Amino acid sequence: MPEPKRHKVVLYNPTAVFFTMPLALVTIGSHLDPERYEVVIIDGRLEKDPLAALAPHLDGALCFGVTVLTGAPIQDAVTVTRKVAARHPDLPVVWGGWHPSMFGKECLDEPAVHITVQGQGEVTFAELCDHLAEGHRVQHQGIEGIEGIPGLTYRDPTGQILVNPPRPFNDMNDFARHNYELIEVPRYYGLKGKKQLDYISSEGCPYRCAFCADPFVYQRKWAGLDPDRMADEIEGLWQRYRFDDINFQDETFFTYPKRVEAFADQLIARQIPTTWAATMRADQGTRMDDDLFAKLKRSGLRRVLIGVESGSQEMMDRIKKDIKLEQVFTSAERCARHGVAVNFPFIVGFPEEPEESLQATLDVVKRLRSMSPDFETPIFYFRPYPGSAITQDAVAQGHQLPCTLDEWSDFDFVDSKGPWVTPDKFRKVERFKYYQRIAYQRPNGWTRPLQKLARWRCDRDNYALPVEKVVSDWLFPREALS
Ligand code: B12
Ligand code: SF4
Repeated sequence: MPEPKRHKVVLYNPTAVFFTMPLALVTIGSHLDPERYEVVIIDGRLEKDPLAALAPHLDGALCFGVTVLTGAPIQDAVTVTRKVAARHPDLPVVWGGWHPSMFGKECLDEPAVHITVQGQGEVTFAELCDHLAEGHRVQHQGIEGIEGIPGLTYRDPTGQILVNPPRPFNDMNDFARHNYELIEVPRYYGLKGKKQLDYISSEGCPYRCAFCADPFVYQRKWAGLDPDRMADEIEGLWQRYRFDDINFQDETFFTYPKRVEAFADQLIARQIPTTWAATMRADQGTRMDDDLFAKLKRSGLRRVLIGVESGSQEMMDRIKKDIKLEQVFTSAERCARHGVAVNFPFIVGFPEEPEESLQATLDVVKRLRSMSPDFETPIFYFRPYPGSAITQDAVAQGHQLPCTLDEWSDFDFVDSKGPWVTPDKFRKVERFKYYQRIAYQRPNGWTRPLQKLARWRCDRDNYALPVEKVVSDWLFPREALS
């Protein structure tokens, strides 16, 4: 008996500046029944000519799905989608991911997009593919008959835009295993310059930070994979792909210390020779004692990312971080003691941020940097990413967000310091970023005199006449931009 023909589902990851594996497409692709569907993932970041790479797969495909983040990736998503839709006018086009989760209706202002998916995509997309497999194609830039599928917004053939009810949050353990064969893992190693696997072990986040879109998109729900399943999957992946490091892309990996400990026990017992890195909140770090930190280190933990955001407790409370500064220092001490590197990102320039708050942030940065040369403290300027409570307040007070997809695709570049940072503040922060980077780095022969000078400046908060910075910006212009 000839095998029944499988429906081809073509998924696209737009171009971006980093080479994290396209986990969203891997998860939704893995959840489709492989007996019925053939999934093709094309990553615009890997292809010289993404359209040429897509072309052989689109004739007769069941649908074309694109994952879309707010900002620069929208530009490529729009360009590629328009060209695909122009060549294949009856091919259903589905957008999912963070931007369509927040702007499901607005994305449909683009006639080349027919359906948008909000929130978790695994089950919604599988149900949608089952519906399309019954033979539904695009008619008059719309799709019919999908009113019964929760979690999506669509245009029907009369041109009406319809919003289906939201899909209840699903436990990730009910989803199919991640099938990394859908992507060419070694090509990502090449582009990253290291054998590092990206992996997602949880979806959503239970916290409520007012600058973040997660509480809006996931409604403070969280689900994490069972540690046995994670270990099984990771062991299988290690046997196949021989990575040296795993980069967990979870929003908050350390939500439950027991889950993390069970996972570390498994890594140790199975002797999987890999290091790993993940995101931790400072309060979570304080709930994990020294024995657990020691075990995590033994299992390969090399680095955590702990968002501090502000050195001012008042500001932290305003942004609903639900973290005390003491918790930041307690977690930092534990990491330093156990040789775990930390990236502590900060944000300055929140709307109406008081002057003292900036100085408090610089003081906390200095204190953290002096605790370990393995601590990094990048400082970002607040950008009103949509979906967050602060952005909603700013809009209520007259701040204008972009309206069209084309405007959203420029969002990252427009006045990158934001309207809430005065030129004086910007100058101070930029100079501070330069000097703190040098002042606290691991001592290094020929830069020692410069380091001493930078430390002297940081100790006194004296960044006037930054001759060293001007010279090095001139000598190393790329570094100056980073
Ligand atoms: C990896 C990553 C990146 C990678 C993107 C890799 C890629 N695919 O190209 C890079 C480094 C490029 C990146 C960049 C940025 N990122 Co980023 N990133 C992430 C991170 C850590 C993981 C994404 C991921 O793989 N998740 C795992 C998958 C399974 O979940 P998911 O993406 O949500 O996908 C699910 C659904 O959304 C849906 N879905 C997604 N795509 C599709 C497509 C279809 C067709 C369907 C049906 C469904 C669907 O189904 C999936 C399964 O449920 C997330 C945080 C997180 N944990 O999600 C932040 C996150 C997405 N990034 C964020 C931000 C702010 C940024 C940056 C501004 C930089 C920054 N400050 O981090 C830039 C913005 C983009 C730009 N201008 O370049 C925000 C949200 C941004 C937004 N509004 O779009 C997040 C949520 C972090 C946060 N809490 O603030 N990022
Ligand atoms: S910033 Fe992190 S902890 Fe806070 S809501 Fe967003 S994902 Fe959760």
